[in-house]
Amino acid sequence: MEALILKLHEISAVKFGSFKLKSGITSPIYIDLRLIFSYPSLLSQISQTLISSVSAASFDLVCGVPYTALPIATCVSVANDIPMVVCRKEVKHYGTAKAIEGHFNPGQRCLVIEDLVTSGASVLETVAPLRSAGISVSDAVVLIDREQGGRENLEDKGIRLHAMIKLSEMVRVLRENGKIAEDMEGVVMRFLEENSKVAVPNMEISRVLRYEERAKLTKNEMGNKLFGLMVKKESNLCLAADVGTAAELLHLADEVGPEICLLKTHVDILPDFTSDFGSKLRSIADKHNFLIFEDRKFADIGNTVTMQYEGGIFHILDWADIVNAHIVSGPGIVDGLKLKGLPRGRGLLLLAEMSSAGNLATGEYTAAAVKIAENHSDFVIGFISVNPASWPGALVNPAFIQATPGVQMVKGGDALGQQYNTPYSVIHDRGSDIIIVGRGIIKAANPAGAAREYRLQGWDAYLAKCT
Ligand code: 5BU
Repeated sequence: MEALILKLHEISAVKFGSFKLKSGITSPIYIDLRLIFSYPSLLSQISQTLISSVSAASFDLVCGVPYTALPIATCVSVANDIPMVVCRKEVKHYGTAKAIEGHFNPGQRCLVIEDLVTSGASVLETVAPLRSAGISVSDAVVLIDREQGGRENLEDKGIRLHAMIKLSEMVRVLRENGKIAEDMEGVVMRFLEENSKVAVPNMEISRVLRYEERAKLTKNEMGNKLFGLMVKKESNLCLAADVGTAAELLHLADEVGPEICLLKTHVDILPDFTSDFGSKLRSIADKHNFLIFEDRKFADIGNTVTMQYEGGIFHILDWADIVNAHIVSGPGIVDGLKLKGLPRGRGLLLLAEMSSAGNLATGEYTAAAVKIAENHSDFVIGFISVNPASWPGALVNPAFIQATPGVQMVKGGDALGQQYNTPYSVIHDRGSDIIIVGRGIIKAANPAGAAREYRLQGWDAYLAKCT
């Protein structure tokens, strides 16, 4: 092990100084194991060492935590003839949209392979889809354990961590071999003492917190109200009421009202809109205790959206509890909408992702939406999203509500790019809170019956997630 530590130091995979880690803490030591890709014999040696710490015969599959551990897992797979699966960091929104690549069968035992563990969050992010697919995971091997709570956090989730090198051993070996001064060893040891328990970030918490608890975290009145009525009605169903006329919409709202927490409108598709539409819909909403969400998707500069929100023919501000906005124009759009909406107790959803094929709301765009929401959490109540479970843990704040369109009983799509997932997949696997269903309900022979079925499936998926 000493030779391995010295080799890692020689290739500059171990650095001393001041480094900001993924968890936000500043560390005097940084380990970059991506460099091992350039040293095939070292990569092979590491893979052999890792698998020798467990009984290879006990595993049917291996799975590396992306990205650094993927080549390590590949070497383990090839050398030991154990099939490999790969868990995507982000589930793609096209093609087969699989979370796990490769053949597997439920009940198979998988060894998780990681290069470095701090809190264990990355290992848990890989374990979650494996376990959802019925694969059994009880062991993870890691080259370096930073000794900052990862072992305990993983143990809590039923995963034994087998670590080849502990950070404290590593600095001792480097000091004994004259690679670092005694002072530096002291600095690292003190750092380890002060940071021995790095918590697994929000992601895990938001998976288990119930809506009641999350209601207390939101800073916006409307967000609080929404969580509250979801609990009261046992409904996480939003009806997308995309029907031909206002008259039909009002009729549908009354029929489906008992099943839903939200009714989503596109007011600009109604040819018979009149100025009393808002008050009529409001009285139905009050009767059945649901909120009104106008899916206006504001996208302009702050000054313009204040006028679009308040004025024109529709006077959206007067009757919509919740509206939504793109962030393509920057945070000024939220300032503009907030100026009008906050004094009236309204809430805003930001479009962090979209359901349609080939949409551009991904990666950095999604992260930017989250940042803007965090900076305006008095007004922003959450996101339109598709797969918040695939977001990096730090982006997921349980105070925010996740609402997902593109939901039908059967996975599929329409001829114009819409893509559908099932209620269970959206709520349980993709980490959302609210299913938004349009044609799945309005085109059904019995919309109220269909809405009831969607509500029950959405709610069961939520309960399954909580337990
Ligand atoms: P559907 O009939 O269930 O496909 O209707 C979906 C609704 O959600 C429809 O009103 C869309 O305008 C809306 N929607 C969506 O489908 N995808 C998105 O990314 C956003 C909204 Br944002």
